[in-house]
Order: sequence, then structure tokens, then C-alpha cells
Amino acid sequence: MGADTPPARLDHHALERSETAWLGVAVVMTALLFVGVLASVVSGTYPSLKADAGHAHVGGIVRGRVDPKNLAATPFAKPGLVVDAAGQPMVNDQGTLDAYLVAGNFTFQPAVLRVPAGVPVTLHVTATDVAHGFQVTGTTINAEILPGHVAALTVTFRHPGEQHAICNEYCGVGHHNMITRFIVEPPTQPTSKETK
Ligand SMILES: [Cu+2]
Repeated sequence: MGADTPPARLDHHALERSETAWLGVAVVMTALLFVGVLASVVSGTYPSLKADAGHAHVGGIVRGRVDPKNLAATPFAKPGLVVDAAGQPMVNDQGTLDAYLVAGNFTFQPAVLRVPAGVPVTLHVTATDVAHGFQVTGTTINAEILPGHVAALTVTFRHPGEQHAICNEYCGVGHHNMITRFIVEPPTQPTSKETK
């Protein structure tokens, strides 16, 4: 028993109060995380991937899913802008044009996509082999493309010009070759059937 000076007394009550408060914060954050994860599972959402819900049953595409081995039975068999017999872009039920793009084998199809400026276009994108990225340079158009899933992005290109769609997720040795030329044409282009 020496002549130790007793340590300065800590205010244990104050410490316990702040500990309890921070414990409460942690519990609330954990609860929010749990609810968030549960909600995303229930609603079937995926980060940066919107299910193609607007086209619940377009040939072979069912609720944003598609058989990557049988794209021949889907609109992906003819990548590009959907046009009618006269070659004019067709407006769908949602009032947008449709374009189908396929990522796979280190390419995007089509290699060149022409879209009219000022008209909403829904880009339907899927992959045949592995996960790819799909980003249109200079825009916020950016999605992860997975085999079996259809990402649907409705966009309106305001200004004519040329941009590139690139793969921004490393997918293998030919990754750097994955580029599609996006050509936005002046809005004077005739658009679609005028029925309705
Ligand atoms: Cu890639």
C-alpha cells in the first residue's frame, strides 16, 4: 500500500449516459440496414439494374429476365433501334422508342446505334456471357449488364452529336474493344407511326 495518488475521478455516470446514447445510435443504424436489405430483397431491386418492367412480356423477355442462351427468340436477335416495315422508328406503348443492345464476346451489338435527338428512347441491354458495364460517355447512362437480366434505361438525347457506349467493368482480355458508336441525329428525323 504505497503513497499512490488516487487517479482523478471520472464521472462514470456521464460516461454511461453517452455510451448508452451511442449504443442507441448503433441499434437504430443496424435496424435501418436490416430493413433496407430486407426491402431490397422483397422488391427485387438490384443496384444500377432496373428490371424491364415496362415490357413485361415482350417476346422472350419476362419481367426483366431473358434466357441468355436463346436470344434468337427475343428482340435481341436484331440488335438496334426497333423500326417498322418502312424503316421508321416505332413508338411503344410507353411512348418511347426501343433499342436493343447485346454485350458479349468483347463487343456491343450493334456497333453503331443511331437515335434521334429529343425523343425518349428505351435502351434494353443484356449480356450473353459475363458481367459487363454499359456507360454512355458524357452522360449519366450507366448500368451493370448481367447475362439473363435486361437493364432498361429510358433516356432522351437532347443534342445531336456522337458519343460512345463503353464497357466499364473489366470483363477479360478484349475489354478495351467494347465500344459502340452512339450517333444522335438532328430532331428533324421523322419519328414513328402517328396512330393514337
Ligand atoms: Cu468489359
